[in-house]
Amino acid sequence: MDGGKKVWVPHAHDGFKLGRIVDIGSDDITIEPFDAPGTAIHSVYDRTFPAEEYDNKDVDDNCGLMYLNEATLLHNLRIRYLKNQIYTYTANILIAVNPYFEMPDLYATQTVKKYNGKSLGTMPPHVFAIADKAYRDMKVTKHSQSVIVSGESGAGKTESTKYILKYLTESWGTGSSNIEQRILESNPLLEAFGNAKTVRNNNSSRFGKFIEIHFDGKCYVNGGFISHYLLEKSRVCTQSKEERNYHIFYRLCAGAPDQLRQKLSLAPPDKFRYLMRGCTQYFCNRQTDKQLAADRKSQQYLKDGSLHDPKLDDMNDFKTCDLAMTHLGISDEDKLSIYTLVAAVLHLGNLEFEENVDDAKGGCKINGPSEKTLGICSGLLSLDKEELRESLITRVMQTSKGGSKGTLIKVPLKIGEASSARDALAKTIYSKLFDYIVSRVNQAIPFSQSMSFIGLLDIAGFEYFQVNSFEQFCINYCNEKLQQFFNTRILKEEQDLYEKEGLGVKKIQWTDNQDCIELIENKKMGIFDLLDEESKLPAPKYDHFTMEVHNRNKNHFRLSLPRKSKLKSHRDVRDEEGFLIRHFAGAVVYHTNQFLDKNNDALHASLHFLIQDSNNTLLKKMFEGTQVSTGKLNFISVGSKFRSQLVILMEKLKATEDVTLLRTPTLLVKGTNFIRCIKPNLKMVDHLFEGGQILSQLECAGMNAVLDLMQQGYPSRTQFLELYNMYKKFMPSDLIRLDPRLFCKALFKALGLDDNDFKFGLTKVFFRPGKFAEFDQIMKSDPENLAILIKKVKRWLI
Ligand code: AD9
Ligand code: MG
Repeated sequence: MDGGKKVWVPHAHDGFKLGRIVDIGSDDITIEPFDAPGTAIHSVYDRTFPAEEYDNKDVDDNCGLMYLNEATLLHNLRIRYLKNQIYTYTANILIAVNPYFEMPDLYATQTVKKYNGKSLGTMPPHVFAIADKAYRDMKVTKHSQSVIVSGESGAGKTESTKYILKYLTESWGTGSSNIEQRILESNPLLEAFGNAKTVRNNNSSRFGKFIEIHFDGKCYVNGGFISHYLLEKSRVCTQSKEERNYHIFYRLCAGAPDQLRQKLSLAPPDKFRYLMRGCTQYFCNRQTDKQLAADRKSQQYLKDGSLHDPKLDDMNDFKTCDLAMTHLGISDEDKLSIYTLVAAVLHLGNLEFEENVDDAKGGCKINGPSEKTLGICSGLLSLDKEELRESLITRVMQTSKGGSKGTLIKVPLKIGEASSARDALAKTIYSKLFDYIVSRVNQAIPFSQSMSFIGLLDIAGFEYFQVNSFEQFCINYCNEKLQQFFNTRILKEEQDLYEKEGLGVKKIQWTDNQDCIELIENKKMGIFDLLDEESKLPAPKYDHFTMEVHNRNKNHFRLSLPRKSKLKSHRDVRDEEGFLIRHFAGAVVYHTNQFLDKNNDALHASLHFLIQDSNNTLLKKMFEGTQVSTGKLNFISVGSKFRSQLVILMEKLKATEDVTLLRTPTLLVKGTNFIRCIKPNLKMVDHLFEGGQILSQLECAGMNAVLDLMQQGYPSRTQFLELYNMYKKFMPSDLIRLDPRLFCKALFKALGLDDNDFKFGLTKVFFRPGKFAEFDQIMKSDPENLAILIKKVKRWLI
């Protein structure tokens, strides 16, 4: 870091600012930013990074930068984004910045063709290039491949996944079956039921998915299989301010033909409580009928865009979704059953309870205006009206006498309890319906005799909000697992490359996050197990659970109390607090007050039995084989279900040599590709690059870990030919005649470069961090030096 040198220093909004060093102190460096001459910024040494020589020159692969660091990486993305080049590599990792505008040429069929069979790096970076690499690797190795797409909400994961699907099906569909068409049609259907408008994304996927595209012996697409994870159930009953429920609800209300509308007693969305919770904050606060009626009258919610989004065409989208079902072989009868359950959920939400003054035990009853709704619900669910009523306002419990099971008794529920039971029923029906939709999609894209598959994982990236609850805990746990996998894979690929090029360098070390994973998943002491244990206690309490987490994991590096808590007894844990976990991407405070509820999604037994007895064939089928939770001891928690799913997913992703280790019959995945999606700004608009928040996304995407890894190895690498072309203009003609590798060897010898700073591979020369820049500087230094150098090169050759 010399005085006068151009450097990047941290800047809250832009991420980094460019300036020139004006003073070098013992603790920090002072720079004068280029965009504010005469001012000074102080920066600590380890956050000050050398800048590239040319401010506007970009590279396809960040590894081609002279200085590879957080700042130059961010800047390279910025200049490319401003030129509408949204894709950039860092070695084999593709960084995709969401353009927020349509780029039809970029994804046209012509472009698909251009990428067919081309090695990574021979064409401009593209999601198609990754798809093609996965395909070629699959074809050569005869082993399955995967692509992990990650990023925060709205970063473009689902769109990227769809482009890969398009690429694979267009390139290697047989054309003779309609299987490719069906694979593509699965998207609008899954999105109708699993996506919703949120403040972060108008079409946010509220579930994770792993799509397998299966190929036959000749490497043509012959089917697919979709696994899904963690559908956000709470959205069925409540939504945050200015967010919507799942698209299908509005689409059905807007697009159902008259006959269907009458059959299902449909009404405009503002007549359904479950669709109005995200309208405005005052709607959430006004739960009484009178207040709701007043708000309905003012129709403010229609104006704020939550119920009716001018950007979404619910009526037309209904048709698209309905057509997708037809294409997927879902009959009119089955469609009716599906719509019936969607409508039933909506009507359930309108059921209200009031105190039952006749009941000495403080129970409740369904209020007068909801009587009609109860009739509609029981009709749609094919249940006996009175039995449904009874199951909603009471619960059956078994008394126990001296250790043996006693008689069954009915316990009346209070208004709040009955409302929770109603919501639990609606959520369970909806999530089972979603499972059913996925199973129908899978039925429509069956594969026989799969040789191997390409798996695409579209799952939420690391999340940290102002309030983080169980959902964030689960998704961040999943991201810890994926990050560990990412590190090992990237590390392995880097080392494989060194080996392939014959560099003979020592093994690279990296920080493992296994301790964080163990904190969460360890037997007995781990957070998931402690949560399940708490649920089994006679009186489970979230603050007791929180205290147990801290007590059982004292002095764990990854865990601490949130700053405000001073824990003396469990009463000291404040309502809004829980624990802080130091994740690979940063520390997150989790509020534990809803962990217990969210971890247990079992219906109470009487409702469950009632549903199993329904005359609605679909409903009955959906609940077939599900275990009724008759007690606390046998419940399967949401956390444990998710953990088992993750075990299967990780087994699929890991390149396990030993097939017998796999618990599920699956094909081996040998290679994994990574796409890191980046959201350029929070406004969701085109051509706006907010460096500060992009930088934190890069960190969450594990890019800092990649840079650390690279720093230990040889991050800058260039083909001999490229070096040759770059410098030949400085050389006399007799040197130009040399072949590129010899030319480079001669040059390096002549320059007397330190052997530790670079390595010659078979096709490329690799540089230690920052050393390529030094070399480049020598090459471009004054002509006199160069003349001496050339003489030296010649002498060396003789
Ligand atoms: V979430 O976690 O499901 O909330 P995603 O999946 O990461 O999120 P999505 O793919 O849905 O984000 O992208 C959000 C929006 O960005 C899309 O609806 C498009 O309007 C926009 N987008 C994303 N990628 C592209 C693209 N390659 N070209 C054009 C894009 N627009
Ligand atoms: Mg998505």
